[in-house]
Amino acid sequence: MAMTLYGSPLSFPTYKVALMLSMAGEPFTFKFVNLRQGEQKKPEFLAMNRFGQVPVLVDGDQPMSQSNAILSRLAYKFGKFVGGDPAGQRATQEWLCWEADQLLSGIARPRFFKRFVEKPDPTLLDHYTQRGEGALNTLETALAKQSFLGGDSPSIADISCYATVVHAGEGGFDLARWPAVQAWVGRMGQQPGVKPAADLMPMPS
Ligand SMILES: N[C@@H](CCC(=O)N[C@@H](CS)C(=O)NCC(=O)O)C(=O)O
Repeated sequence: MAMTLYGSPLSFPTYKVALMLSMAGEPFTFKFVNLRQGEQKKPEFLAMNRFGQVPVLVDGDQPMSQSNAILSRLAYKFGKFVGGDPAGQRATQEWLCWEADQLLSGIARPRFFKRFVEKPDPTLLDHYTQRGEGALNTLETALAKQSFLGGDSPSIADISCYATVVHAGEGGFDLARWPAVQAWVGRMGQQPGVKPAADLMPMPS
């Protein structure tokens, strides 16, 4: 039975999971969760995800939350994108933890303030923008030395980071300042199954 992904095409964590499924060639059903209307806090949603956030992926009767945990589960289930050799697999897990801690908030918060908040607090915007720049610097150093984060081919670390970094422009980051990151975004964009969020998760009409 096809898996069901609950989330929003505007959510980077949801996009990571949709990308992973698409790159692995796994069909899935997408169910839109209206975050503005608070659907993620309703009892029926909390029964699937105690954290009250998207995404949730339902595989059989097993709901899973936390996008990077979902990516890891799928990578081992499909035997794809786990990272290259054992050192690459360790690095892949490290990047996933770092992405959740630094990269996601460093890019998603400025993007949220710029896209969805009428008068963002400049101190907060500056705080998260500095975090995003620091995260892009970290990626730049790594990607100047290797093609992908887990080795010679894409891993779930690349999928996780790409889903956020490809939208960095919406947060006010000009990727031309990070040429190795920009080249990696280009390489990721060429991988089979990589499509824009809106193509993978059509909104209900
Ligand atoms: N650590 C979580 C973060 C998920 C997250 O931040 N989801 C946001 C949308 S991008 C959400 O559901 N926000 C609504 C809320 O928190 O009520 C993951 O990686 O899955």
